[in-house]
Parts: sequence; structure tokens; C-alpha cells
Amino acid sequence: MRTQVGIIGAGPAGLLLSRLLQLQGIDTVVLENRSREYVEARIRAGILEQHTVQTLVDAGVGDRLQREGLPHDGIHLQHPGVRHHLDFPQLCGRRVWVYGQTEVVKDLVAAQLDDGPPLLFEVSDVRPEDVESDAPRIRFTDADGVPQVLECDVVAGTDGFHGVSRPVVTAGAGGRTWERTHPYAWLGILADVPPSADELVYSWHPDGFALLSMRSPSVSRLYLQVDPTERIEDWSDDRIWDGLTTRFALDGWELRTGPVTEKSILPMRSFVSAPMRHGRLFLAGDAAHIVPPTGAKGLNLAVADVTLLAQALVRWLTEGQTDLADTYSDRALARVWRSTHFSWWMTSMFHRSGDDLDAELQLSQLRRLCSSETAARELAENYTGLPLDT
Ligand code: RFL
Ligand code: PHB
Repeated sequence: MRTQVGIIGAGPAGLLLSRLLQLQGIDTVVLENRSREYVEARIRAGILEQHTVQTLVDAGVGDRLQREGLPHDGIHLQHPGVRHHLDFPQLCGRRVWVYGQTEVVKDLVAAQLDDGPPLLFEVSDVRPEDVESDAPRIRFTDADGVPQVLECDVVAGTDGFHGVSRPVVTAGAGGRTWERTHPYAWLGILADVPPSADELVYSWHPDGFALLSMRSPSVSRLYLQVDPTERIEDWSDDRIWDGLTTRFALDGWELRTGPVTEKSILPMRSFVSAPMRHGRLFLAGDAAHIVPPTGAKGLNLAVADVTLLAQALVRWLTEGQTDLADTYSDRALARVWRSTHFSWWMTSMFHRSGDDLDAELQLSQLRRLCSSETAARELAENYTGLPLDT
């Protein structure tokens, strides 16, 4: 087998990269080790920045997003007794959309299987090889158990945090990594109940952070800060709803409860690996970096990476110019660090550490955001997504 760009991993990063390259006449093959059903059912992110929405629409995979996605003009910041709305269009001229990552992935998979390049599910033993040479290849075993070799011009490692690509880059390029495991976790639920607020509510509470989000007019997505050692078996639906009711309490407002259809505990990590390239192997998305979800950045960062990477590869493979490929890692990392900082800052502002000084500092910052347009604008600009080359 031969292709121009061999793509490892069919998450949002790999699927969108394949789509963007196809539109510019570049051949790809996408290799995914899970099944289509598994990839389409993984519950993850839910907030899309304006740039992400525009990219999906321009790539011809935004029809359902435009019909079913919920445009949001802001978020609510809450601390005891106060719920304050930030108006994003007024603060920075941009907004965000609620549309689940599961739906983004379904739309990209459907487009790829309809008229796109090959997308092979349930492959195994995937190994990028000879990425320092001009003729790299990917070895893998196909779904029928037959060993295969995919010869490529370039390999894209979009295989997420636990993939096989990053170790090859780190070892080959003598790279470095930065990592922090935050001392908090989120217990996340999906519930068949209409959202209790029109837009997301980020709530500081003495018991810990809580976030009210949604997936549709009839499905709520809610999160509760818990200790990372908590076990999901110890959290009955009633215990979860009680915790959420306490942390969102506000006079004259009520949290609607309903059947919980999914629940899990998510660890929170900041991680950056640099450089994002070795030879002809390029990393994008969670393969290179992880942010805690408080800033809603993970999926958006993956989309920003592959937008830059697609431009770089088109220039290289159609015009023979390597300038954008040579600067890809530095340009992507500048944005990665901005998002890593913003996600860390949102995380630090909302999560209870148990320390009273921390609590007063957090409340002071929240009051500032609720009273100063300058402070609110900084949050709004980062939350809705800074320009691509930031
Ligand atoms: P993905 O989505 O992890 O996709 C990587 C794909 O590569 C496949 N793969 C391989 N394929 C072939 N060979 C191998 N050796 C392979 N190893 C792995 C995997 O099966 C998978 O299909 O990475 P991508 O495309 O970079 O997309 C990034 C986003 O998925 C991620 O940043 C966000 O979902 C992060 N994230 C969240 N972000 C938010 O902004 N808000 C959230 O609420 C939120 N919740 C989450 C999350 C990430 C989670 N993970 C990774 C634990 C909740 C969870 C549980
Ligand atoms: C979500 O809806 O899953 C979500 C929204 C905002 C966040 C994190 C997760 O900051």
C-alpha cells in the first residue's frame, strides 16, 4: 500500500486532517485500532470555538452542526449567592457552540466513508518506521490479521495520549515533556433532562467545583469536582444529584434532575511534549498535549493543530516548499502553551484545594471577573479561541 500522508488514529484530529488534505487533493489513509462503534460512542468534549465551527463548515462536515448545534453567547460564573453572565459577543465579538465530540466524530466518519480516502478500523500493532528517511512507512496488522506495510511521504501521529507516535518523536528528536497531574478529578454524568440553564454555569462552592453543561435541549451534561481516589461505584445517582443541587444552589432557581444515562470519573492532567515533529513524523492533538477540561480546550486545540498541519503539508507536498512544515512545531506549541495556561488558570480558580487562603484568592479573582470588563474580556478571548497563529 502507498499513500502521501499516513494518519495514525481516527479521533477528531486524524479524521479532520484527512478531510482537509483530501479537499486539497492529497491522498491519505487513516489507521484506527478501535472499532467504528467504539470511536463514535466515546463521550468527551462538548464546546466548540468559533474557529473550530468555521473549520468544520468550510470542510463540508458542518451541516448537522449548523442544524443541531446550540450557539452560546456566554457562560455564567457562580460563587455563593451570585450568578454572573459573561456576554462573549459584547466582550470579544465571538461566541461558542455546544455540539458533542461524539457528533463531530460521527459526521467526520460518515463523510470519510462516503466519498473520502480509506479509513481502516480495528487495525493492530501499528508502528511508524524510518521517519528520519525520505521514505517512511507504517507497519500494521489489518482487521483480518494480515500484516501490512503502508509506504508514505509523511506520517501524522494523531493517536491520542496513549498512542505509539509520541514515543518515536521524543526518542528521535531528543524532546522534552512537561507534566502535572492535578489533585482533582471530575465526576461527569449525562442525564435525560432538559438543561436547567440557558448557558453553561461554572460554579465555585465550598464543597468543590461544579459545571452545568448540555448536549441538546433534552440532554444535560454535568460535572462535580471529586477526589481522584473516589470510585464511581460509591456515587449513587441520588448522591450525585444531591452534590450538584448543593453546589449550584441559588435563590429562585432550581436544578432539574432526571435519569442518569452515563457516569464516569476523569483524571485531570496538564501535559506538553516538544517538539511536535521528528523527521517526517508530525504529532497533533492529544498525542502531543493534554489540558484539564476546565477551559473546554482539548478538542479545539486538536482542530487548531491539524489546521496548521494541513496547511504545512499541502505546501510541502504540492509546492515542494518545507517552510510551513519546518515552523509547524513552534507555531503549534505557541498556541498549545496559551491554552495550557488558560486551562490551568480556570482549573486553579474553581477547584477547592481545602486551603482557606486559596479560597479567598479564588473568590477575589471571581469577583474581579464579575465586576471588571477588562478581566472578563481576557477570559472571553481565551474561551472563545484566540486567532490561529497565537
Ligand atoms: P483522541 O480523540 O484521543 O483520538 C486518538 C485516536 O487514536 C486512536 N489510537 C490509535 N490508532 C491506531 N493505532 C494506535 N496505536 C492508536 N492508539 C490510539 C484512538 O483509539 C483514538 O481514536 O485524540 P485527538 O483526535 O487528538 O482529539 C483530542 C480530543 O479527543 C481531546 O482533547 C478531548 O476530548 C479532551 N477531553 C475533553 N476536552 C474538552 O475540551 N472538554 C471535555 O469535556 C473533555 N472531556 C476529554 C474529556 C478527554 C478524555 N480522555 C482522553 C480521557 C473526557 C475524556 C475521558
Ligand atoms: C462539556 O460539555 O463536556 C464541557 C463543557 C465545558 C467544559 C468542559 C466540558 O469546560
